[in-house]
Amino acid sequence: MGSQSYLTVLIICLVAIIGSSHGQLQLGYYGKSCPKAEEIVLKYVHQHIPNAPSLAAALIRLHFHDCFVRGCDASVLVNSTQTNQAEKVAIPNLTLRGFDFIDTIKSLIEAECPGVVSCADILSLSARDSVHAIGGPYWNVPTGRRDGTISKSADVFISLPAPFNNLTTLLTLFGNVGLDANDLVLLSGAHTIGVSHCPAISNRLYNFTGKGDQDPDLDSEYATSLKTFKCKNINDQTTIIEMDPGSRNTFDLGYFKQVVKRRGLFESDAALLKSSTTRSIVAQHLQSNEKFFTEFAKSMEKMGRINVKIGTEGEIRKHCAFVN
Ligand code: HEM
Ligand SMILES: *[C@@H]1O[C@H](CO)[C@@H](O)[C@H](O)[C@H]1NC(C)=O
Ligand SMILES: *[C@@H]1O[C@H](CO)[C@@H](O)[C@H](O)[C@H]1NC(C)=O
Ligand SMILES: *[C@@H]1O[C@H](CO)[C@@H](O)[C@H](O)[C@H]1NC(C)=O
Ligand SMILES: CC(=O)N[C@H]1CO[C@H](CO)[C@@H](O)[C@@H]1O
Repeated sequence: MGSQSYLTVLIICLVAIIGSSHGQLQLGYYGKSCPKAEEIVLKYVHQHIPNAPSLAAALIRLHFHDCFVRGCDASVLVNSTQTNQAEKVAIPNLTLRGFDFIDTIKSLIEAECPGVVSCADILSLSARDSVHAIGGPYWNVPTGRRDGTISKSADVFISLPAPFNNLTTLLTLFGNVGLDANDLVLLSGAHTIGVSHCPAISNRLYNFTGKGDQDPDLDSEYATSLKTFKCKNINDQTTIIEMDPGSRNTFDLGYFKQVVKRRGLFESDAALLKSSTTRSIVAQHLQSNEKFFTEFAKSMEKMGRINVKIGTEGEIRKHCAFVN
């Protein structure tokens, strides 16, 4: 080879190395720097999720909230200070759970290799492992995310979809973070696990257009049953409602079955029937658990990449509730 060819090869190699270490997450990112990190997460999940399966829902929801607001950078985990209202205090966050779970895993990993593994990666891995531990899908979690230093409650209202959003708004908010109609339908499928509280649907039941009416898009028999047994008045703040009744800890097609029966809990669930595109995606996924799992996994991996901080951006937090 002539010296010019050597130079070409060298340049190609350099570009490849720079390209692979910047701008990208990678599977097993901590393989050398903290080889036990992923194992510690998995072990903790296997120790605790079987006794507390409802945490799987809490963790995947935390991951979703994290990714939609300032990217998957653990900004959702930060506590407020005297001078800053963090994401956590925003109204939609009132019902978030699972913070202690993440804080404990973080402390176990810090004991193994201090200052190496980000809270954003720990949240991402914990969500995946706990959903898989309850028999749900498995998806790849490439790592290397870094933690954000900013967490503001006002951001939540701008970026996070709300239960009263219509299809147009949902598609815009998903589009803003690079997700499409397919991702919207599939990821909404996570509502096959977990619970809600009455405030998220009290308008649908009691005061849809401000005239003491009910949402016509909600099956009226189901609405009556919810009003009789669950949300007995418009001010109920505390009663819990399963989104996939009788199957809140089983990741299955129950959510889509509810949606086509017009029994999706939120307006955002009912919205999926409002266009032929989203309606047909729902219909497709009613057919096969296996296909739902495969497609859900792809959308989760995509969600986990939203606006991630990498390389020298952000920081590795010492404690997930506090910016360093
Ligand atoms: C499409 C936009 C979405 C809206 C408007 C929405 C809204 C909501 C609301 C209002 C609740 C109930 C909160 C409460 O009252 O306790 C909830 C719960 C939940 N959401 Fe969503 N969500 C959306 C998308 C997602 C996505 C993308 C995921 C995950 C991939 C997800 C996973 C969950 C889970 C698992 C729960 C139950 C949490 C628990 O049991 O603690 N949601 N969602
Ligand atoms: C963060 O704030 C929550 C209440 O919002 C509190 O329960 C928790 O102990 C705080 N975390 C730390 C580490 O202080
Ligand atoms: C959806 O909601 C937005 C915001 O509330 C509103 O501006 C828009 O007109 C609604 N679109 C449809 C099709 O109802
Ligand atoms: C229903 O909505 C209207 C308009 O927003 C409001 O004025 C009224 O107080 C609400 N009714 C109840 C019972 O909250
Ligand atoms: C988990 C969490 O931090 N929840 C907060 C949600 O916001 C209210 C105030 O709006 C706080 O009191 C909660 O602590």
